[in-house]
Amino acid sequence: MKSSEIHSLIDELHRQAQATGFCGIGFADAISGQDPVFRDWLTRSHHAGMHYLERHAPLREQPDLLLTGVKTILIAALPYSAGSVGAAGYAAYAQGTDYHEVLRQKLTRLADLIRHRLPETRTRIAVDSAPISERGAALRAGIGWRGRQGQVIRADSGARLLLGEILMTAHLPPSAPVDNLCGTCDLCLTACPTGALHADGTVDARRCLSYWTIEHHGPIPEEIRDKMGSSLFGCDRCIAVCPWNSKSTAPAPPEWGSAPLPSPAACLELDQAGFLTIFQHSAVRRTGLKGLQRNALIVLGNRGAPESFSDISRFADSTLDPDLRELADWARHKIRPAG
Ligand code: B12
Ligand code: SF4
Ligand code: SF4
Repeated sequence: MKSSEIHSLIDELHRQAQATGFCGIGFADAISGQDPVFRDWLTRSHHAGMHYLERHAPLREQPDLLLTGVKTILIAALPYSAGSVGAAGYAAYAQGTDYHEVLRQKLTRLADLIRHRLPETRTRIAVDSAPISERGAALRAGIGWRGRQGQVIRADSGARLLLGEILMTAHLPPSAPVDNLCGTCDLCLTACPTGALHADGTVDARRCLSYWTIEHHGPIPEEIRDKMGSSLFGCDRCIAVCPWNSKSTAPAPPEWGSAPLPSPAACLELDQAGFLTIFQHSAVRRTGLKGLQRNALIVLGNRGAPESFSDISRFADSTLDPDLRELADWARHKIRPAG
């Protein structure tokens, strides 16, 4: 293909990406090679119980194993909104339709365009669904810079961004990285209640509330429970304080609605069918009903509101799960220490 045709395709991809709600796309060469930052992170056990990351490390360092002959990764960034009061406790990114579904649908249109213009090209879409360092690729593709809380940030959309990729066998010229504009700001570092953020921009998942409330199965240590405050699913503290959010001009697509989500007390009333009805197409499904109820008990305990006592007691009497019953006792004790 002639270079003028490649540039016309790139222009068209940018136009379509914007029309579909992405605030930016960029291109990175699909390079193989050891990622020392990631390897060091694993060696320090900062991936906590996410053992799949360790298992998939060789794939992550060799994108050719994900799509034979891959040459380029198109990275797209989708903005999301700050979240609604009717969904307090749920991280903003999880309040609308599951971002995996939303991004995949939008990326499919771009992949169709690529294959239409370059019929020999094979593509593979990934949204947190393949072992790729999405942030590593996004930084190389100039999607944004790495904030001190580890997130990829853009001047036109702040820190509330989600990433998705199209791996392709065609070679498109790589985009240029952008400058880091954090300056002397350290608001995200001070906003983190657990000290999970490291100076090098990596996150120790063993301390991150997002890890404990979403990824971790089983009981949460007391030290972490106290830090959770009202976090029912995920954590936004280091993202919400970023001053670049207020400069955002990128509108969040309509998929990030403001439908009310169940309060912690309402979570205790859910059964499996009710959970799936509400969260079938939501990122919250990942934590499962038991995980959500575990988090709800902790939030209610942390709030300490006397009117929650009877909700928790009713739940404790009805659940057959010994972990949740024990946690209900902990929550009741937080509300009425002598009770
Ligand atoms: C594991 C994981 C987590 C873990 C660990 C978080 C972490 N920061 O590492 C937990 C559960 C804690 C988590 C939390 C969150 N996550 Co998360 N998570 C991931 C996941 C699956 C892998 C991240 C990872 O590998 N981390 C390990 C570190 C070391 O790697 P890295 O930062 O990704 O990559 C660096 C290095 O590998 C290096 N690198 C890469 N390649 C190469 C090559 C060479 C040669 C070299 C030298 C270096 C290098 O540069 C990269 C950038 O620093 C990604 C999806 C994906 N497949 O990438 C989403 C992802 C990072 N998460 C995301 C989100 C939205 C969140 C939360 C905001 C959710 C929430 N509200 O609760 C929080 C934010 C916490 C935070 N401050 O980061 C988004 C981030 C979007 C963005 N704008 O950056 C991602 C990209 C998912 C997505 N598709 O949008 N997450
Ligand atoms: S809060 Fe400040 S230091 Fe943190 S990412 Fe935003 S600009 Fe950078
Ligand atoms: S998500 Fe929460 S716990 Fe994790 S690094 Fe950010 S502020 Fe800290």
